Amino acid sequence: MTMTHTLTPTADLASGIEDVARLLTPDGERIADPDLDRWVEDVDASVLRGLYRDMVLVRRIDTEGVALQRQGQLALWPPCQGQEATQVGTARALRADDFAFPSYRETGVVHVRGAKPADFVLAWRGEEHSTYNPYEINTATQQIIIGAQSLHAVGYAMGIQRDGTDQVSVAYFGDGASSQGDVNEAMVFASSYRSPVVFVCVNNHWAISEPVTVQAKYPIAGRAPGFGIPSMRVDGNDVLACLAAMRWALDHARRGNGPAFIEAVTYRMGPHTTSDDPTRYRDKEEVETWRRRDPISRLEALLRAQGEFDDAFAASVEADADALAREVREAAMSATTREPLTMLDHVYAEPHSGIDEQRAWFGAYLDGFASAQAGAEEVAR
Ligand SMILES: Cc1ncc(C[n+]2csc(CCOP(=O)(O)OP(=O)(O)O)c2C)c(N)n1
Repeated sequence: MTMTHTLTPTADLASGIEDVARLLTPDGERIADPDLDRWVEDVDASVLRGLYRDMVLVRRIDTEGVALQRQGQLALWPPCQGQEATQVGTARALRADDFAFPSYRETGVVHVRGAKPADFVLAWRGEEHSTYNPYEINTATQQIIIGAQSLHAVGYAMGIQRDGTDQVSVAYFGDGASSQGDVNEAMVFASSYRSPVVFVCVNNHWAISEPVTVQAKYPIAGRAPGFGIPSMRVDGNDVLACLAAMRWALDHARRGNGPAFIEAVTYRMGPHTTSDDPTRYRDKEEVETWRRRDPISRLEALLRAQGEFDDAFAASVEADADALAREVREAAMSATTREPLTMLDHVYAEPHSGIDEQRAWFGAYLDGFASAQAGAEEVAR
């Protein structure tokens, strides 16, 4: 079982960030890693610039998402600031015909897979259950039920085995989700059937207000070998290391060796969602420490040191980000508001009594507003 990154338990077990494989220091210095280097031998300056561009675009979508929610255009937004390297690095390693199962926070994965600007706003506005066709970009609808997508990914991987292709399916989930039964059951099935699935556990240190140290007394990557799954614990703010680790994991699964597991150690810089106030449960100092490990400035430092980051490049990335942001805003502002009851239209393909009941209840609830309004007008007269 090669590539199992050997963990050296430290005092600060599950949150410790030094016990990771990395290729870029927080200052952007390229360092060697005997396991990872060979997976990124072909990565030249143009690939690095592409990864940089991706991460800046993802951050801009995220900034727009938060702003649109604050302006009342979206119901909710789950910020991913700080996690761009994990999302872009792993997703860029995928083949177009691999299938990704992201969580709600994987804006960057969905972007890299080919989602359009409107796709980032209509679901969070409450207009659509899924904005893109999963089969067009081989990416499932972003999952909100914690950990459920890990089972879907394994089921898909078992299907791949029966189809006899060399695709790989990928489950993204958080450190909090790693405590869910679904995730652990998924790992048992994947291991037992040697299914071609990669588990990407995004350890962003917090599950809403619960720190990872409460639910993991040992690095989460260390659990996978107990299921018979090789794992890597990687610096999730190092896009090059994330790309390398994911290429290793995909290659492992694609060759028929069964599942692989990556724990990407990163940090959620913003609130859990726009409904959350993280100042109530975490220190400013912790956030500032992580700001110094920013994934985008880290890659910028490397590119500058290589003489590959000049004003023209910065301006072109900025222009792309501005254009994308404009499109995201326009998609939100021009959205038509659907009749609330239509949300139940496509839950099942066939008629379903449970849905009929919900429709009747919700219809009466909505009518209640109309009669309350009529009553108020009557009183006013
Ligand atoms: C099955 C289930 N239980 C609880 C919730 C409520 N919930 C939403 S997000 C969340 C925390 C998830 O934390 P983590 O898996 O670390 O992912 P992160 O939000 O940090 O990306 C919880 C408990 C849910 N959506 N689904």
